[in-house]
Amino acid sequence: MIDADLFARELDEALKGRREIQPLTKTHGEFDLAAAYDVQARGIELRKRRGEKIVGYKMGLTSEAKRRQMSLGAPIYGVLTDVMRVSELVRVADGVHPKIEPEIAFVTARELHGKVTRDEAFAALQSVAPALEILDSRFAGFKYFSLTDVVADNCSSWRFAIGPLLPPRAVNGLQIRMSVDGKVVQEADSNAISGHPLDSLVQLVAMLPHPLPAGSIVLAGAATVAEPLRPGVEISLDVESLGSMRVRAT
Ligand code: OOG
Ligand code: MG
Repeated sequence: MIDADLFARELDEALKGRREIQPLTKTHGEFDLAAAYDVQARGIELRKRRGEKIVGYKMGLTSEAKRRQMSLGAPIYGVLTDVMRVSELVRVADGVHPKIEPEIAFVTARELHGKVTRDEAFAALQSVAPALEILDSRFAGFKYFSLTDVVADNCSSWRFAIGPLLPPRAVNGLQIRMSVDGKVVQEADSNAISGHPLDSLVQLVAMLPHPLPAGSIVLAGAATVAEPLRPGVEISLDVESLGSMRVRAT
């Protein structure tokens, strides 16, 4: 048995102090995925006690590119809170080693739970949007950690920005382009996300131990690998038929 509260506090102190720590599995030994989600949930409780509100969830490692970048094998989920949401500006100095990645976001209109089909997931949508996720890991060098470490660390969640919200429309087979200072650095088809971005939502709902509330923001997972975020750069994202957005790093 692990001390899930202790692990959650260690991660939370690292987050607040902008400090890198060694992977939990290195310091404390291996633990299983159920224990990792327990640590994640306790970390979210600590944030809620500081007044943060859950606004949604993110899926991670839903693309082959990300699984290869992180050398980790299976989709995972993390929790998004209101303080993680930014509109356009991200202060790099507030983090440790942030990285940015192109995503698609959903907002749900109805509660979803258990096993749902892709069509049911689509019918429950309120809006879709391009999105940028800015990850930051609490672990040293943002590397060489296991799936359980990442899940315990709320899947490296740190900041996210949502582009213009649109009424539900097809999100599969769309060209995705992320640029840094006007130069394209990452490109992919949106089907790189779970084979079909809506399947990320289907998987999330199946994995969550509780219903996904109406009004939730859901990040479908990155279509490409993440790029380091350096102060002074402007990141733009263009998603075919969903439009464009940008984030500026200060
Ligand atoms: C884990 C989070 C992965 C995604 O979109 O695949 C993720 C990590 O890369 O540290 O957010
Ligand atoms: Mg992501």
